[in-house]
Amino acid sequence: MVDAYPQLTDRDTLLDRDCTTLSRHVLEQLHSFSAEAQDLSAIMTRIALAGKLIARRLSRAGLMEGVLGFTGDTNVQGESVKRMDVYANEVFISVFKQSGLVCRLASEEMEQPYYIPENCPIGRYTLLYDPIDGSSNVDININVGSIFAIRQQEGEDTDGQAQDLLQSGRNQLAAGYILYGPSTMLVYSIGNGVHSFVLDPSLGEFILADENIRIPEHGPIYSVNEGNFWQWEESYRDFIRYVHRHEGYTARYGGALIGDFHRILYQGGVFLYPGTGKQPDGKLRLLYEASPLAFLVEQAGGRASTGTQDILDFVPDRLHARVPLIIGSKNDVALVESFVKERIREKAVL
Ligand code: AHM
Ligand code: MG
Repeated sequence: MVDAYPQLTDRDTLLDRDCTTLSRHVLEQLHSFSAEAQDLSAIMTRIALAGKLIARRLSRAGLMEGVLGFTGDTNVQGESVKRMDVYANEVFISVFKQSGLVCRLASEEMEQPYYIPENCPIGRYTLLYDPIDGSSNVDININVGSIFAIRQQEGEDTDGQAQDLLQSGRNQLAAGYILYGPSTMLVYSIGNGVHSFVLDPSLGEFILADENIRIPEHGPIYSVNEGNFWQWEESYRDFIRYVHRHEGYTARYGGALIGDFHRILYQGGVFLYPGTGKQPDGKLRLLYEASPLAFLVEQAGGRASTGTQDILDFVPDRLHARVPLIIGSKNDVALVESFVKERIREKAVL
């Protein structure tokens, strides 16, 4: 029989869990009420607001005019822009515009960062973000995400070229993503473990779901667009042949990095987007896609690599630099790297 009156301790725990909102959690993580802790907590609260606005629009997208489909424009990456990309990009700008918190926003959808000069004397942070990751999924009502990273503004960005952002991902203060799935989840790290929150629509709050998520050291999933098989270097084909010939692997690929990454974070395995003949550096962008997820995966005990180098050590030469990405469980990332290294050795011998 179900106990309708749980023990006091259980009840306390449940209530406590319901009350662990994102902003409270950030402050607890930083163990302080310092100015920086307050800033980061406020930034995370704003990011959560952006997530709620985007989730609300996505949930009604099929019922509203002018939400789905393409705008007809092409972005700085040469990709067709979707209406939801534009909307979500604007949402992040508008929630931060008058916040006094960040003085620069850099996104996949904008060639140059968006500056908020009135925040600059006090706003010491830059927000990097991909407003809608996996936007090809929007029109068919499958999961998409938003990815973000917070960096300290370092030095002056006098020419507006954001040269100070061309640094390794180890300088990120915090990173995370929002997954718009059956429920809306926010996953973040501030350098002290990885934590997930579920949006409770009745409260309008992100409530703590899982604290200190650890990625398994090995997992069954490999997640890659195998349609590119013949465009990859031989080493990636070696890996795919290996998983085809060994038991215990299963393929999952959803077309949205965030969805695929989220599965691997919880269940283990590896996600890959290697370079192709046409795009030797792959498709994914370093500063607002690969680096934030690399920060998270390391915090969860996993790894992220270009094939030859840790993603977090990779220094980009431009804002929208792309990078091959291999991310997930420690052992599975190492397995892919072993094929890459083997082919490099072979080439060196020839
Ligand atoms: P986007 O941010 O413009 O949507 O592009 C990134 C997406 C990732 O979410 C996903 O992993 C990848 O592109 C899918 O690319 P492909 O269709 O080539 O497999
Ligand atoms: Mg993306």
